[in-house]
Amino acid sequence: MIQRYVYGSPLPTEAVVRDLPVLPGDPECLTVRKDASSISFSMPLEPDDMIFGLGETVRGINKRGHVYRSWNSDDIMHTEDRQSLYSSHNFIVISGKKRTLGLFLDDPGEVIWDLGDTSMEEIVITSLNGDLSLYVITGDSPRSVSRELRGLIGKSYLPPFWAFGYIQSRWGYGSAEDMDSVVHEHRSRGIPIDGVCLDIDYMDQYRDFTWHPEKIPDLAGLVARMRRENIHLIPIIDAGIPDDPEDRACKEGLEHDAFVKREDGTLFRAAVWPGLCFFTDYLNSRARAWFGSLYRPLLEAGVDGFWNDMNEPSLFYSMEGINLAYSVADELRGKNLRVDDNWKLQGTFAAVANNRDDYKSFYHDMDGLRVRHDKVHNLYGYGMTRATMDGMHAFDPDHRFLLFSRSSYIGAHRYGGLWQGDNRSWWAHLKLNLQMLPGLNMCGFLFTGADLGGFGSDTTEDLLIRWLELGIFTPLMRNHSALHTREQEVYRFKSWENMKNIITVRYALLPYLYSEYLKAVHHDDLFFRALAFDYPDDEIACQTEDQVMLGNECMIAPVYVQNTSGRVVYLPEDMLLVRLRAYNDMDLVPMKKGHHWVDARLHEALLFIRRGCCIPFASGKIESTVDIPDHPLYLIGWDPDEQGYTLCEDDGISYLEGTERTLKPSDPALKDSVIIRGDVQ
Ligand code: MIG
Repeated sequence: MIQRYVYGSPLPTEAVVRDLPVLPGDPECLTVRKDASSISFSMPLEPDDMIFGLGETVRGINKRGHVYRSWNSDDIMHTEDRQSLYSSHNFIVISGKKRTLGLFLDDPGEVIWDLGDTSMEEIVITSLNGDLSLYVITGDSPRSVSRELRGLIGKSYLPPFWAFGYIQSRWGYGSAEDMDSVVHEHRSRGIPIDGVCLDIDYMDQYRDFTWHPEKIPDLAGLVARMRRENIHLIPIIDAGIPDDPEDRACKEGLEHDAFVKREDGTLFRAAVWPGLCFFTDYLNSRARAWFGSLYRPLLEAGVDGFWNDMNEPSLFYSMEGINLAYSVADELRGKNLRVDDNWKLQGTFAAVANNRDDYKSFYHDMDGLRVRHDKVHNLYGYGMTRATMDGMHAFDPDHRFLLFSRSSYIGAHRYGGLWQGDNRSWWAHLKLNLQMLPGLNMCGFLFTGADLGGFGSDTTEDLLIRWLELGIFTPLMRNHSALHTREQEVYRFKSWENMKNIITVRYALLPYLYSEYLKAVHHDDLFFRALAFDYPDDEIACQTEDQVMLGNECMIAPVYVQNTSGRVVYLPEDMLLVRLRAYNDMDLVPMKKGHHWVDARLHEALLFIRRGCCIPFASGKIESTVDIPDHPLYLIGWDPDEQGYTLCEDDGISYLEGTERTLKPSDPALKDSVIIRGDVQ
């Protein structure tokens, strides 16, 4: 059941797709405190209460014991003290013996989630806007509460099937030669791949919707050549539009009056990659429609996937901010700086990026409603995602496109996916990648993944291979790294064959992964879940922080510690271990409920299938998603019932409804199935 309460005058976010009646008064479960501008909701916590959700945030699967802040931020340090990352997903589920309760704050401004941080026994949620819709969701399990929320916020984004293939990316790829060489290095070795990303260097002077005249002389030709190799090119688009009337997007944007303005009506400018930029008012439907139309030339050249970046929006500096810093520098110039002055100098320059004063200095025209940016800050990336997807659909309403964004808010999950931002080549971030997945799914973001191998810092061979062993399960499977870091395409490493073999496992699993993804989309369900969702009465399962449920039949438990040849895994029920080395090389080990040390050498990935279930694999070696339909399926399972597995399929590209068919273990067509029967010692 969902109950809606309203405080102040909520801003139109379009996070929800259903208009629920507003209840009078306050929810019984919360104590409400109002002061001049903010409002807070508090609630005592029981010792056994767990808290799930909050989407893209640091720390564990159970979010209890930290303070999080909804304020979309371009922050490259995803350490455990961080309160904000690129997105804000204001939904939590509190689950304990006494109750299961969901809270969704539809509030696009800053929200502070003190989840047992100030006091270990209390939650305090503070809205600095004080204007919001609060949805209180009750249900008998965290999964059903999450489903209720999803029914309220609308169906999750469905990418084309090819987007589930392996994608190679790197900041620095900018030319047709780069694309050719990446593709050649994969294809000549038989490393499966479906997409390559173009990062900002493909543009002409970092200008959106341009491409470099020498580096990419013939975009349509390049796209066509790639497509013959079954490769999709995925260019990046940034939020800022350069202040230069020679620039087409700038000129048009000015004509369309599409950019955000300051209080006095002059245009707001801040620097990003191309220097000083204007920022599209994505909260305005006219501006959105215009921005969406800018993708056309790229779409006409055959591009069918994009990633949208810098849309928190990330601001390097504004003129006001940098001038203030210069004046501090001028004042201190030539002085013998004592420590305070030194800090002042350094701090002033450090503070010019993503400065709060800048976010307070411009306004949106929300179709007639003038709103200061900081009040709706967390909607900006959502608006960009929506503009892009609407633009792609205006170009071609019948086909699905790939789109993933860095910044988002609930609602954006209907229009695109997201990647988890600028992580590091740290083992801790491999674990963080895993731990973010269930919370993101709860908030509707099913199409997600992190930069495999790590974005910042130099990766190592063992880290990359372990990370791929998690990445084979995430809907977005992209290897991405930053400029100047160690090159981390798999073919750069001695053990590339082992990595290639792991990637072949992804393709063998795709019929299952895609089918489970479709089910999650169509039934508002979760592709990844905390173990607590499936085994609420099992205290150990509830406290398991490094394993997650995948689809309805499986659990994953990746190795995320260096120099280990396996790990301890907790099985909340009997499960079949599938130790995966390649599409045609795996061990099947039926295992009893309980704790186990499970061997997993560097080139071995771990998957667990629930006893009583079976899942389909595609047979044979596959190098791209287009080949999958040609490969017969077979089942793997332990004591599956005769119902077998229900496979959801569609054509992978249109919006035509899909089909379901039952794959039965007894079906002679699935003759290569490996079904294990009976008890084990
Ligand atoms: O300021 O386009 O998160 O994936 O490679 C850095 C360059 C801008 C940040 C993105 C990252 C991308 C990088 N971008």
